[in-house]
Amino acid sequence: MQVIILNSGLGTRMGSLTSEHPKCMTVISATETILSRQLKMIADAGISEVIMTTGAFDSVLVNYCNSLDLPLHVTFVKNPVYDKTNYIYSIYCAKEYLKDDDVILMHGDLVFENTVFDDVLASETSCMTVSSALELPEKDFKAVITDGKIQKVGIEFFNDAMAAQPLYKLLKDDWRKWLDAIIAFCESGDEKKRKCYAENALNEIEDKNIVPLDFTDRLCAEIDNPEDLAVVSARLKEIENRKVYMCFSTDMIHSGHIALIKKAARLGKLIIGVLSDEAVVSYKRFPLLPFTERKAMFENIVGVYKVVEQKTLSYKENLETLKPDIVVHGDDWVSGFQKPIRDEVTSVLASYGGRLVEYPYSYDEKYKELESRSRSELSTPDMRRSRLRKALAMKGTITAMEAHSGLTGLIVENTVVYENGGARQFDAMWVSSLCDSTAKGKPDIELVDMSSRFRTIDDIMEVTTKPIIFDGDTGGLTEHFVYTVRTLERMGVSMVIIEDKTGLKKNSLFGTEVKQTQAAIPDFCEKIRAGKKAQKTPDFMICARIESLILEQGMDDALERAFAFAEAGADAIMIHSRKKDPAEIFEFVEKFRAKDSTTPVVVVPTSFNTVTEEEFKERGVNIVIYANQLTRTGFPAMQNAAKMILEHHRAKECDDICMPFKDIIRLIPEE
Ligand code: SPV
Ligand code: MG
Repeated sequence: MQVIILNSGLGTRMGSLTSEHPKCMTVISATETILSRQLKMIADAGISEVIMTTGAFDSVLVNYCNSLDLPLHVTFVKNPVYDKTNYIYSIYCAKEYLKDDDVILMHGDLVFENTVFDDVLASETSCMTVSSALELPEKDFKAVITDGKIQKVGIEFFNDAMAAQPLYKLLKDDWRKWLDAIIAFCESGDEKKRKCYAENALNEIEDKNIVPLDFTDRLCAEIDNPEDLAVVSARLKEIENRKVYMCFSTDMIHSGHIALIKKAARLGKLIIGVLSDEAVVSYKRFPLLPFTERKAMFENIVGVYKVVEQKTLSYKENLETLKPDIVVHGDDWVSGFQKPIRDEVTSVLASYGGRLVEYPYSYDEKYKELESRSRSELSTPDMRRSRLRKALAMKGTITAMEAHSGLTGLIVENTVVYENGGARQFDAMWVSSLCDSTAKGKPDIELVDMSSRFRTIDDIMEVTTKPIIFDGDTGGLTEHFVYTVRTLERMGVSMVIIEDKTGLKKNSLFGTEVKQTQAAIPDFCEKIRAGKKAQKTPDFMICARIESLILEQGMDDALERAFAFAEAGADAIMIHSRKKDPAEIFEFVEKFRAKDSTTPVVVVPTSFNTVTEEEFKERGVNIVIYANQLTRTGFPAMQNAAKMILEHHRAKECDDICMPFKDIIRLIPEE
């Protein structure tokens, strides 16, 4: 690709402004001349070959171009009769340099926005810039357009015409035809044919293949006189002050991001919204870098004017505060879960006259690899263990879902629900004694030994990254519990919950139907203290579970235990109930919170399942555990399938309730 810039004209209409240098060197902003702006854009686009025709002040022009020190190879061609001919003859003079290549042709007094130039460069066919937003100019170029193609270009056409500017992209064959016509004009011996526009030669070509490229109301204008200069300079100032907004959630910047930022920065002052940690966690994964570091990362990228926090997936708050003229995004949100966010952005923008610019979204393969590396990083014991405390600090209230195998772990890890432009997923996993035992066909009576329970954790850990809360039953003998704590901590488990029972433990949901003994407060406090002393990192949490309400020992007993266990060092208190009515849970939380506002409270709403997470949060609950729903839904489905096959003597009938194999395979990622 070559660029031809026509700079042989005298520019006499500029008056004293062109008394010492050619028009293209006219200053248009604090930092640019017409030419420096053009050349910088050309260099930024990665084009290096420029042919520049010159005339008056040619040595001034050459020195100026060299002083710009841009990575360009500029060939200067002087039109020796610049004062007696028009640019058709300048092109003719340069013909030997105009290689067999696609070209960008522009007049040297043309000022245009970056995006107009981008569109011209991206055009797959030959094109000329026109505007559907401008009125037909009296004296300047107009293009006659029929059947979507440019038929004629000149100042004399008004029918079927659009305002046009001499900025072209010409594919090799189309350019060759035009150049041949120019050569024929200039060699015809007719003086007039050296003084006319090059477009007069273009108009004679029958089978032109140039399409109009509509720059609408964007800046693309020639400067012919001081009035034009004032208008263009004002527009440039406006463009420079335009606010552009983009939002990022990433903690790994790759070349695709940089290219997008570079593009967006060319539209004005680029403000980047960095998504808060909480917002990232809600729809993606735990960020490897916290918000402050991600913010600093963007602040140090060239072209970024300012970085702000975006607290939610919704742009609304930031758009209403910042009122950016333009929002930039990849076109990937036109459909899919981000569509409601996009719809909201377009309506907020419409409310104050902002606009949305979307660039084709390209998923970088490199990113896939980085993403999988970051996932494995997140699954390392140290990273995983600490994330429960972090999630609690970040969100206040978190959710955990039961997992009892690698497969159920993957379901907890990957299930996402999109609503109102946001996304919801579980924060952690609960390795339940009930479900772990049930999966092994055993009763929930601490029969499945710790080695087997650790094996389950290991299976889950191998394929997931979310923090794990382990159901430690009674914790066993204090002498054994300290070893369990160390093992769990080493594995990367974030929290163990032990219940204040002693002797043969049975599942709490049996309540008083079976004989169960609650541990004495001092004994259980001792177990907590021993566990806390045994752990090696500050991340690991020991939660004390109170069975007083299950065993009908009363609210006072539950509260006495809660305060004693917290005093003994418990990092959290779990209060359990098997009543459908949440009243006793609410009463406990209220009374506990009246004296202790910080120790996290955990609930397992299997029975009192009408309460929403939002209400729990409002009442001061910090962890909501869905303790057994995957087991309880999976098990009947399996039973049903088994029955169906027996009833029908074949498997066809149960196909409808089976997950297709391709979906199962998709659920399990390959490394
Ligand atoms: C479990 O899931 O194993 C529990 C909770 O301990 S509950 O079954 O409600 O007792
Ligand atoms: Mg249990």
